[in-house]
Amino acid sequence: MIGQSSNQRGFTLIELMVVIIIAAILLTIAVPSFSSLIKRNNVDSLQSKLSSALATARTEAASRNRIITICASNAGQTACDDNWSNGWIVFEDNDGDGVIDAATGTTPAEALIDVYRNTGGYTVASNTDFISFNSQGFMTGAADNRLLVICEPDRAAEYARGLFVNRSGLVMKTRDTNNDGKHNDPTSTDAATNLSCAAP
Ligand SMILES: [Ca+2]
Ligand SMILES: [Ca+2]
Repeated sequence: MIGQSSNQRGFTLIELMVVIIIAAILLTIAVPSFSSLIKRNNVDSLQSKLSSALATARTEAASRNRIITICASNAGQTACDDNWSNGWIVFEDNDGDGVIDAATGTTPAEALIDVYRNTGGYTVASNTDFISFNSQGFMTGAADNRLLVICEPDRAAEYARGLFVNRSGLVMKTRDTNNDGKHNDPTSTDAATNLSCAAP
């Protein structure tokens, strides 16, 4: 049975190396696209969460007939702070000052409506620390157009996602309007300007 041993043999060293090399090539292709998919999912998800928190603030302002504020919170979501990357809180802002106030004297504490804690290295930056809506759904106070920008941990511009809030209180998700693979900045006068994730 001369042929039997060759039929039963396993991989030669060269065959094994070829298999390993092919597997390595496939991994180098698959890993970056998988990591890109995860980043895209995470920025989209954070954008949606912030968008629905803004929608909650606006609809609660109408239904409760008072000013509702969403603000960047501290790390414990117990007070407003200047860092949206911590997360945010939505509350009845009875005096419209953009701060959630504790009870004083006979004035009760401003009621908390919703909180979100942000973890995982995905950041949110904005040109404002808080956004307030009145019972008509409009932004109150010095209501310039507002932009919130969500970035992935490595701050690559192609993953930047924005939420634009105009003076009428409308919340819009940013889009890539010139098809260069990066979302455009709706606050820029130059239509070709993309959102930036450059470190502040
Ligand atoms: Ca207040
Ligand atoms: Ca673009």
